[in-house]
Amino acid sequence: MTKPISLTRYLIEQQRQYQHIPDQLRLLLEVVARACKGISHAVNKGALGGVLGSAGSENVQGEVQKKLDIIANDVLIEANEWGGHLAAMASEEMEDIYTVPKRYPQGEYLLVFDPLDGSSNIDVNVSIGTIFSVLQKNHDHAEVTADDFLQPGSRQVAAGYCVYGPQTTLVLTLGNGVAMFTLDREQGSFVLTQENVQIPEDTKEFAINMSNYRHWDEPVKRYIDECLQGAQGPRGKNFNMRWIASMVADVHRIITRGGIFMYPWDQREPNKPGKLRLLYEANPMSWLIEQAGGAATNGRQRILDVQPQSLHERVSVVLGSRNEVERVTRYHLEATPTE
Ligand code: P6P
Repeated sequence: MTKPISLTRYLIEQQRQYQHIPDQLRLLLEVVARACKGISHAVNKGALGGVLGSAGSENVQGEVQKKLDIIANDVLIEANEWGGHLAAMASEEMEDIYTVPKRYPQGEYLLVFDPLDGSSNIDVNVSIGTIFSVLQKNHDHAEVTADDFLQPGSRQVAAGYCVYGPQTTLVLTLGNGVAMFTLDREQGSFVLTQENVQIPEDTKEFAINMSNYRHWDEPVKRYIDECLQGAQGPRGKNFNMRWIASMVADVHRIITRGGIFMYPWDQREPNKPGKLRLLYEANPMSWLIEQAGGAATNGRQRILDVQPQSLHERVSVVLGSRNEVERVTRYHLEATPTE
């Protein structure tokens, strides 16, 4: 069992071991963790808190906003705007960036997040979560703009998610491996429950929305067909399938016991590379997966190398157990070697 230390002590020990972790970044992560505690509390109230159901509005993605989407977004904004560690924030729920008001000191960092991922599961009591990514602000100019957020995922300085499930678990990386913290509700604090998380290189479990099969590209169909052929097919082993339709929950299962998660391009929206958003879903999750020994691509290219062109840009996602992700990449390259 990992030594049950607090998130604060873990971060301070990380600072002692890795001098590149400034106090401002530690403070930022502690504030985000406290905000996630507040979101967890609201989520756990459910119908008793009057927080279920639709907010009667749409977000920039054209998706119906749930009341909890907006509550979670407001909690993160209010928790982070005054501390002096951030210059600006961006969110799935906001069309433009949110620059820290002039009445507060501006900090070094940019925070981008999906405040409540998987919100279609809120009303049916299935795990959902908050995903966040931390970037450094650009010093070339004083005023922060949306362009300052358009950094490849390889430039993240911290990333994590908090899954609101049977436990509330915060999963975090600062580039020195992945650590997991479970919320101790009696103390009201996150306690380290696992560190140096490692994803098995192989798996027998795949996660994809099978109802989209007819829309996929050939390499994805080839990979899934072989999984479905099981021990009688070229893979020589049987596979199991999971799809929670909550990326945080599916990724948490994979980072905990291995597996492959796929949300590939499909022909329903041929001009969109995929459904999931690059800056606040794919990038933080891809860094966590890589830090745990897995791999994450868009089918052809490492996701963390993708240069974003817009704040809410989408991307195809194939992530998880390294050998499986590399197989999917090989199938794409065999299908279109020139691309
Ligand atoms: P589908 C949730 O809306 C989300 O963005 C991810 O969390 C999840 O993996 C995916 O969409 C589910 O998509 O098309 O299966 O409902």
